[in-house]
Amino acid sequence: MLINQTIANEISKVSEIAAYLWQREWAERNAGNISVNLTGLQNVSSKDKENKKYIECLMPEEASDMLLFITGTGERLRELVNLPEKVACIISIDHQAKGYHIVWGGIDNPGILPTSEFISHLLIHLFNTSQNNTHRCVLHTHPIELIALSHHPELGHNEAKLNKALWSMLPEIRVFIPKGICIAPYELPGSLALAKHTTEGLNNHSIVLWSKHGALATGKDALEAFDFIDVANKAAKIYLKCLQAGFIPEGMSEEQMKGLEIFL
Ligand code: 2HA
Ligand code: ZN
Repeated sequence: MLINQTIANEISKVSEIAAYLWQREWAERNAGNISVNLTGLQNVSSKDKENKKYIECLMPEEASDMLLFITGTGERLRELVNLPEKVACIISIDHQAKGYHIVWGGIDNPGILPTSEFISHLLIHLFNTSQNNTHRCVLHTHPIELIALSHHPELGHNEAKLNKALWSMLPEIRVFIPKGICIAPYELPGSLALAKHTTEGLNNHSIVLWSKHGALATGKDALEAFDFIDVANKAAKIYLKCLQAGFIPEGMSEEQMKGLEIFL
């Protein structure tokens, strides 16, 4: 399928943030995955599906006719910078939601299949569509300091304490992560259980921290989804720097935090 300019622009934003993920050491080997809901941005004809790989896969019926850009399982996210058409694909889900055609991507990579976290991505896109929100991108990555904090014997298990600690590291964290972080308990990567915790968490949080694994956020595009995790990880980094320097950070006071509410 020949993609239109709107879709090409979304993919180029994915390539841009893939470079940042690699620079930050959040995307080792095959770590992380990204998808963008392209439904409604381009029509897919039956000719576009001709001779294209078809994968049987039973999905919720609301997934009917969805069009998704999605990174490939086992692929290196760092290759999205220069070769998105090799390590990612666009899937066109059929009308019965019983399978999908791979209509774009996987160039020189005929074994390509969507990420192992496909079920989380799909359920999140369905949730966003049902809420009529504008978030088209889902980003999962392995941000070092957030993962480290998920191993913290206290903060790793106490969402209220974790959010209070991170929000109070600097004013922008409170403002740009307004709904805070949800801690999803450890579950097997790629599992339905992890997908369910994630969609529940995104109901009322800006980010879901997959305990001892990584983080996931959504945004109107790849840049916005990245910003959420970037800002939250900055707070985690400052918190850990203070611990490394031998003191527990004081954090901004209750009064200082209250003063920020005018920005919320
Ligand atoms: O795609 O990060 O969670 C590899 C992963 C799975
Ligand atoms: Zn992961």
